This record gives sequence, structure tokens and C-alpha cells, in this order.
Amino acid sequence: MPSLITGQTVAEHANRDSCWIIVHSKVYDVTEFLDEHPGGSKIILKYAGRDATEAYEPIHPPNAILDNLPIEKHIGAIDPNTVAKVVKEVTEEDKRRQTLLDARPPLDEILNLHDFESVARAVLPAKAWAYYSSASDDEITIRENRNAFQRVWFRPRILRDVASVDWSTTILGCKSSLPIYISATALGKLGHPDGELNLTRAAGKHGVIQMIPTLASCSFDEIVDAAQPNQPLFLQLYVNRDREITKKYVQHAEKRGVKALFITVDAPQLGRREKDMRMKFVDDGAGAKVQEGQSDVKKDQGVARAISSFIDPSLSWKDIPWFRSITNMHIILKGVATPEDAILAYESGVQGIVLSNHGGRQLDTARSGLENLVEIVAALKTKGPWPNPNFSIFIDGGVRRASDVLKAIALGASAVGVGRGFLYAFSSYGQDGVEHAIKILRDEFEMNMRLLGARTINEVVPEMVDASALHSHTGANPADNLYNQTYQPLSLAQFKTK
Ligand code: 173
Repeated sequence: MPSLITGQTVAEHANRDSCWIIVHSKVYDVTEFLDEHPGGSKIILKYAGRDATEAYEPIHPPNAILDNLPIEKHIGAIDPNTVAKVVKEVTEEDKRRQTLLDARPPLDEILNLHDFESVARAVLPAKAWAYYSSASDDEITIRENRNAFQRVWFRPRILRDVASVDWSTTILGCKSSLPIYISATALGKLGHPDGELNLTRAAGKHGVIQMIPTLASCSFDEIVDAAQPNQPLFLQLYVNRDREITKKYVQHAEKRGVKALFITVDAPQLGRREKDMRMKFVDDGAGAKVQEGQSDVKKDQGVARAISSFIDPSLSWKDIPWFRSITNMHIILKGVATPEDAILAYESGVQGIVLSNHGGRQLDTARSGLENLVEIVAALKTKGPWPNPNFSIFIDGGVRRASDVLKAIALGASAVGVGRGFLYAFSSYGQDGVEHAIKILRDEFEMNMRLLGARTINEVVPEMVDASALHSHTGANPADNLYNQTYQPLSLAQFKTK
């Protein structure tokens, strides 16, 4: 049995020439990996000779070291008696957060999804909030996603015996208690120690479908293992430059029972999210370096860009037959934004599309999914049967209310993705938060369907909405006060202090 390594030995390797770190009680020599680290060397060097677990965990899937660091660099296990328990420095921010965590509103006072967002903004570490809430450039699209819903008005029907209403549906052949699925969002452990498992457990309990993100903090298998037997799961896919890795991942997911593959097609490069970038500037002191003209892009790019270099920007329509050849799962293209591409998708033989702008995080001033829905449904009607049981349209972006969802369904969506809404629910209250979010949405569906005069999702028809103003980008919308209170304006570059 190999002998344990002492903390003192690790501490002797605390610089660029010899850099060891401890992660999950194992010691690694990362000296030669420093310059390959997608997040830059500086962050590793901060933990040189020490335990890096706490910083490592939220951002890396559990097998990241095994996959990236040659086995001869795995030095061995640490002798736990020789590392002083890392006494975490309690910062002013930690204290502020803890006070707010202790004073969170009780869950029964959380009345809507905006409430979760406001609690999450207060209790999340600043970096996590910056990463989750950020959107690209001037953040016009993220706000337009909300505004678009308010340009659609209801035309409710009356006297229809709505004593009993049912908002359950089927999504890609899977039963769902809501016409909503949980959309993929990366890095769940930035928000809560259980990360994505909060979603899996709540979804299993309440018959909701979760889309597992490629860049989850928990491993794919941890998530599937946390699901109930036969709990339907979807998978979001970032396509790797190395197609063999993608093939293995997709086929493993299919073997483990995943029902549908949502291939992200709107992110050949990640958007510049300035809230996220600005946070890095401040905390890593990288801002000064950049101003001095050193161009180490790794330092100022924010969390997401740092870990996204594996995504293949050469992905094209030519790849679709290959995906069909490696899996029998439903294939959905996530991030379609025009009728032209919707028709290409339909003709390529995939089973559906998500009209999405990636929560406003990619091309800024791209239109909302809701607005695109109207044109795309009209275009697809010219191509084949409608509604088409073999081709589904989903939208996501800015959904906070059941009424938003009902508008999308009236205009032709099969179901709607909610990403940040659930992310903020578990970031503020863990699994209980997600369960409560589902309950709120159920209550909203019951009320809105009764008031709309629709007993089932099939009865939510185009005639129930007036979308005539949807394409007008100039009119004033009623102020979205709750959203506006949680929306945090972008900030400008700061002068150096001292
Ligand atoms: O929107 C995102 O942040 C995202 O999709 C992503 C992509 C790559 C790495 C991390 C997150």
C-alpha cells in the first residue's frame, strides 16, 4: 500500500516550477498542466501547495482531473492528519451572505418566481450571481425576452365549465405534469452544494422533466442515479471538437435511458457576458494587467468562456446525419431563431427545435423565442401537417409565469423551457425551493386556465391570444416591476482606488 503524502511535502511544491495541489484528499502534480488549464494558471497557483477542493468543486465535473491529467501526475493520497484543517477566512461578503441566508423569507412567503430571483441575488456569492444573471453585450435580448410576453394579450373565453382543469401534457413522448421542462443551466454547484441534484430530486417527485446540462457541476451519472426509476430525462449537448468523446457521451446517455438529445446550436463561441467578466477583473486583479497591455485572455473572460474551449465551432448541418447514425434518441436543435433554419431543421429529419436565444447570453439584440415562434409556425405550416406529431417546437427565455407559458402554447409551442427560474429556486432554497417553484406554477396554471376558458392544454388555441403587437419593438410595455427590481443594471469600468 503506497504511503500517504504529508501536507508538509505538498507545501514544498508551491510555485510555478513545481506545483502540487490537493483535491478531494488526493495530491496532484499540475506543474505541466498550469498553462493548459482552460481557466488560466493564476487560479491554480493561488492554491499551489494547498487544498484546492473548495474552489475546484463547483466548476469541474467530478472526473475532470482523471480525464485531463496524465496518471503519472496523480501523486497519491494525502495523510489527513498532516494537513491543518483549512481554516477558511470568513470575509465580509461571507458574513453579509450568512446574515441574509438566516433571514431569508419563509418559503410560504415566496409567491412567484421573481421572489426566488431576488433572494438568490442577495444570498449567492457575488461570482455566482454574476455568472448566472449575466447576458451578452448590452443585455438587450435578456430584457426583450420578458418584454415580448407583455406584447401578447389574452382573449379569454367564458362559460366553459372550468370546474376541472388539467395542465399536464406529453413532451417528446414523456408524460409531464406541467407544459414546462427544466432547461439546462451550467455549474449548479456555484448556487448550492447539491447543484443539479436539487432539480433531479424535485423533478422526480413532481413529474417534471429535467434537461441535464453537458456542463453540470454534478457528473451525468450522479444525476441519473439520483432520478427515480423511469423518471424521464433529457440531455443538453455541447458538441466536442473530438467527435469520439461526443459519441461516447451520447451513447452512454442513451444507454442510461435519456429520452431526448438537445443539441445546442447557438453557441459556436460564447457570448461576452460583461457582468461575469467584470467580476473576474475585480477579484483576480487581472484588470490591471490587461490595462497594462498584457493579453492573457484567460484571465478576464469569466467562468463560462474559460471552460468552453472544447465546444466545436465548426459544427454544421452536415453533422446532423452523423448524430442520427449514433443514437435513436429524439434529436432537438436548441437555439433556432429563423424560419429559414426551422425549415432546414425540419427537412434534416430532427424531431424538433427550441426557439431560444440562450437566455440572452449569446447574440445580443437577437429576437425573443416568442416572437420567432409566430413566424416559424407560419413557415412550417407551409411544409407539412400542423400540428405535427413528429416535429415539436419549444421556446425558452424569460419565462417566469404560467401565463407566459400559456401564451407560447397558444401560439404553437409544445412546451416551454425554464432555466434561470429553477436555478434561482435551488440557489436560494435548495430542493425545497424547486418544489415550491413547481407548486407556484401549478397554482398559476390552475387559475390562468380557468380564467382563459381552457380545460386542457389542447384547448389553449391561437384564438386565445392577440399577438398583433408582438413584432412591434417600439411601443411602450407596461412596466414589469418585479422583474425590473431583480434586474441588475450593467456597470461601467471602475477607476483604480488609491
Ligand atoms: O450560457 C452558458 O453559460 C453556457 O451555456 C456555458 C457554456 C460553456 C461553459 C459554461 C457555460
